Amino acid sequence: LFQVNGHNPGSDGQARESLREDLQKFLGGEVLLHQLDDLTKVNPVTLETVLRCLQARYMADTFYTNAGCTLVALNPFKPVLHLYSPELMREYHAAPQPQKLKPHVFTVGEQTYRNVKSLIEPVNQSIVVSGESGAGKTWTSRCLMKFYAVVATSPASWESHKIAERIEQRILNSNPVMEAFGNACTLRNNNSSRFGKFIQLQLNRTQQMVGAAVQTYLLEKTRVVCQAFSERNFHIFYQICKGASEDERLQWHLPEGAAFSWLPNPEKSLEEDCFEVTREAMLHLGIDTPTQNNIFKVLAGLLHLGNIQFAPSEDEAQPCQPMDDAKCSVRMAASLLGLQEDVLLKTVLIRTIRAGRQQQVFRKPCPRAECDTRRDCLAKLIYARLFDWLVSVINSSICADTNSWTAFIGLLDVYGFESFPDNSLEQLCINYANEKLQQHFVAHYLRAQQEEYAAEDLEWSFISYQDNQPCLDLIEGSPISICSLINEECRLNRPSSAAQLQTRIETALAGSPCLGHNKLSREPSFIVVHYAGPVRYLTGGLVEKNKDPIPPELTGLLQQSQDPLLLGLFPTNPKEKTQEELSGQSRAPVLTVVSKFKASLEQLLHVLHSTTPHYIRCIKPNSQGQVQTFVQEEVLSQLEACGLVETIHISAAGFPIRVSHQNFVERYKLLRRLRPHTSSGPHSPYPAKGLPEWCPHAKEATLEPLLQDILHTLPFLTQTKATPGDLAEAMPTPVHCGRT
Ligand code: AD9
Ligand code: MG
Repeated sequence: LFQVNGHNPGSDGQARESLREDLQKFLGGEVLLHQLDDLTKVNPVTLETVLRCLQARYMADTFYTNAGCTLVALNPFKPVLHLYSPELMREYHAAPQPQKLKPHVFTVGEQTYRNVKSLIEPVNQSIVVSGESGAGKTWTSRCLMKFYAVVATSPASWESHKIAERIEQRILNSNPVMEAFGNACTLRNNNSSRFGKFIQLQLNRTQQMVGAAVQTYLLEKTRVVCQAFSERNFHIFYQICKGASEDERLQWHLPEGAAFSWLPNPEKSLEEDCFEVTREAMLHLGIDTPTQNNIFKVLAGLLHLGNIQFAPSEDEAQPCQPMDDAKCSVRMAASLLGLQEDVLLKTVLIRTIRAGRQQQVFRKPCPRAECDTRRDCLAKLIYARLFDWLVSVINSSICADTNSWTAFIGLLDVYGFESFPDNSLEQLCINYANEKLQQHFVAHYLRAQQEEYAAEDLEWSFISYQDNQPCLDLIEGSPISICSLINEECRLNRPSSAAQLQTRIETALAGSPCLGHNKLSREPSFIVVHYAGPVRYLTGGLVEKNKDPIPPELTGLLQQSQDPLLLGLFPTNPKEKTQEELSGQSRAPVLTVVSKFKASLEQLLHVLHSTTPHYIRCIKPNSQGQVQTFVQEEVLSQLEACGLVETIHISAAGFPIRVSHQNFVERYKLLRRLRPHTSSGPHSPYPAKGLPEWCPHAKEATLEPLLQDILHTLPFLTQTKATPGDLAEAMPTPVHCGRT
């Protein structure tokens, strides 16, 4: 407070009175709290003070706050245009010390960008954006991409290319396309990401952004055929229905006001429904208009497919038939998907079984429920392939040659933590991914840092934190976990009821502290106590979803399509069998949804571990998406879940800047000339044997005395009681350092 107001509490009564007033204001909160840019300065650091500070800032329209190593981003739920202007981006980029400017997502962006540069070789960086559904992760990562599109591009490319052709523009264009096909309106967020995304922005030697590569994770494809109450299908379906021209409506059989059972809540009007934006962006990514029309025609075909309802057959030996009013839908779907009407129907209605040594073929009419499942499976299969194909087209449009880039900045934007009244395999995977990321943070920051201090014999009192390892053990641990039990059911392929699966989970994993008790639920289910709160998962349908079986006849059907796009998506002679086909074969190894997801998460974590991570925590001030509304209980639970207070404690007490010994030596070796005493002298701060060698093999433990040495060497720093962090800040480049 003294620092803020410059008061000196001497004998001066007036000053004392003024100080008392300020203190009252401070303790009563609200006036000065909102000026605290860094939560490490809140005193004392408790959940309550942190919460009050964030609330004061939010009400003062200040949405970003530093919390030591992380940036807290509060969702304003309103456009704040001046906060994201290109001028402001350039200001942060040009600032000698961007961390001295107001906290912003651009500070993280700029620091990450500067970190890439190292004297030895460029260092890959990653920015992990986390937070619950609707907290602002996608917004934030889009904002970072725009930032790099402004600051990490060469003016030469501006002159030589038209704006639409520029690589950064193409990279930005990938957002509306992927969001149109992969985002949807849910109960938690009107533009909820239904897939995970890791985008690597590729930088060349001069740190220009020369390309990007996108990796996606587990699209929630069930949404194509099944949407929870009040939720919607993927945006693209609504965009087509609302934005198609008269002509296109005719071609795609989409008369105005047509009702589709897979298109609930069409009356909801969202800003994400803009067809033109998607088309334009696709065009810039190299997807020409005829190809686009082909895509939209296939999607219209899926909508008609969803309108096909079946009437049960009286005779088991006879196949079901489409209801009378669905016959037209069969015709439309078949025509739009380039299939013959009778072949489409037969494939959906009749199962083919191969049995015996000769693999004889038997055909068996399916009961009505199975016909529904096969119809749904066909739609999911087409949509998932289409999405993957789009991602590969985007990648081929934006990815740079391997030789032309030397480092990357990875932006991670996955689906946020979710808890609905009923949760299934999709939420289990989403929440599992969030647990993994939380663990990455815990392992990298909360645990590793403290362990390192202990290993280096630094004075440190251990700060306890919530470790989510027990929850991960419950979900993915070995030998027995929820994943292994669900996978086991798939492998054994035995009829098993939802209640049996619940009992198996409860019995086998009874010892886990993260398995909640589920006495009140009427439906078979189990509860996992996640770091972000307990979630109840229904066991019904879990095994089937995990198997995700694709009858081979369905793939065979699509291979006969006359539609050029579908033919490309389902080639007759694929070089290698796709996973769906493999899982459709009885003798193939069972690669379940969960096991594939687990493998892809491990790969992601491997990449993240190879980078220097930066963290942004998005916080949702209220669940209604309302402006200027800060619901304390809701924010509190998010702060608790992510361990923000522990993070602040460790950041405040720990060493803010961490440099590897080798990089440090390279960066500061010029200072050595200034050292007043020899390292082996009697007053040397180094241990007798562990003299600092200016070589890469010296132990990192020598870093601290080495810094002390430099601090003593440079009087100006000693006078200001500079910390090692200040030292690093004061001398950002070796050249500057040398002059000093
Ligand atoms: V989910 O896990 O994908 O369901 P996100 O990605 O965390 O979720 P998203 O970024 O989509 O949430 O943000 C939700 C909505 O909040 C956006 O559609 C915007 O309307 C709003 N939002 C978020 N951040 C900002 C911001 N900085 N300024 C203005 C914002 N609006
Ligand atoms: Mg999102």
